[in-house]
Amino acid sequence: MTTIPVSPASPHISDKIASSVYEGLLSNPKWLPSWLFYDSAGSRLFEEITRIPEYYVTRTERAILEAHASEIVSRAAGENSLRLVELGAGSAEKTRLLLSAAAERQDTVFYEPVDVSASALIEGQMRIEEEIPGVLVCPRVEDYTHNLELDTTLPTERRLVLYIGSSIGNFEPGESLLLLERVRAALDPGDCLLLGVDLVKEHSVLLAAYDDKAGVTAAFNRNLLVRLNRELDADFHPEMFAHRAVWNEAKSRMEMHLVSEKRQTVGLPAIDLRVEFEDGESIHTENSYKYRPGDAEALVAKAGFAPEVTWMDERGWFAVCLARAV
Ligand code: AVJ
Repeated sequence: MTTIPVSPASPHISDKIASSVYEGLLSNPKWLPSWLFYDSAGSRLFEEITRIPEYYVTRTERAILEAHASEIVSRAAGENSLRLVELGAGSAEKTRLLLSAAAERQDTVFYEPVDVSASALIEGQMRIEEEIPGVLVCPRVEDYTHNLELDTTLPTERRLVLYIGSSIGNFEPGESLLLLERVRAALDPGDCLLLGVDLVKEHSVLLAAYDDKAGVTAAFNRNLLVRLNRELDADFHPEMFAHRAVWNEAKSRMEMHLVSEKRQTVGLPAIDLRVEFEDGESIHTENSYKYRPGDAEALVAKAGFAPEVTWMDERGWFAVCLARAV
């Protein structure tokens, strides 16, 4: 255990940020946690990424959901009515497809987006209730990576938990199993999980998706340093770090790094830290695991679900797996 000397002059710094930045930048190799990307600028940059031509992930998954929303909803519901829970809801843009399909089958659809950011949830709530009559939004501000508690349902109701967008790709295999086991523990038998995973494909396609021509992903990556400058009084020169996307074949994952373009020292006075970088030394900022056909089904089965149907696009680039709690 390391003690984190957060100065009392900076009470606004969240302990979680301070302690993980401290740990990551003192590690060898250096790393920063990928959840740090999503301050308000980072969330906006990610929204922009979802629209760039090279980033096939969002539009491929949306096409799968567009084609199969009513089948997904009717399979999950069976004879019951459905309550939708979404982990890491964000802007919930693809969720509308499923909510609309559910609202066609029943008078009232409860929708429980779970997110650590209360502001993201409140914004989403206003729009969805206006746009899809019959949907009632009950947001939960919770860190689902550590804890998940759901309301009890009526005997005639089933839950469908959405974990879409390839968010699970950020977790190591052991962590993703733990997370799905926690989801399973919050559910009753018969409830469902809809899991979206990105699949292994030609490396040139993957590399372009994480290193786009317009440089939006590079800006998203460097925004981490901008955030640390603001929130930990650090003095990073973000332009002195190059964005690098790497395919790690052995671990079946895309990695993002920030590579120091020269030998330099960076101060983070708010956490009493000075960090030295060699020329070419990198900070590992993200893993995005890519699955092979069958991997998602094996994972949910280990976590206590029976996989029912998996839908893919024609190119086999993305998979959406419906599984039932047993
Ligand atoms: C939000 C985790 C699904 O891994 O593709 C996009 C984040 N990183 N471009 C992904 C991301 C770089 C994204 N996820």
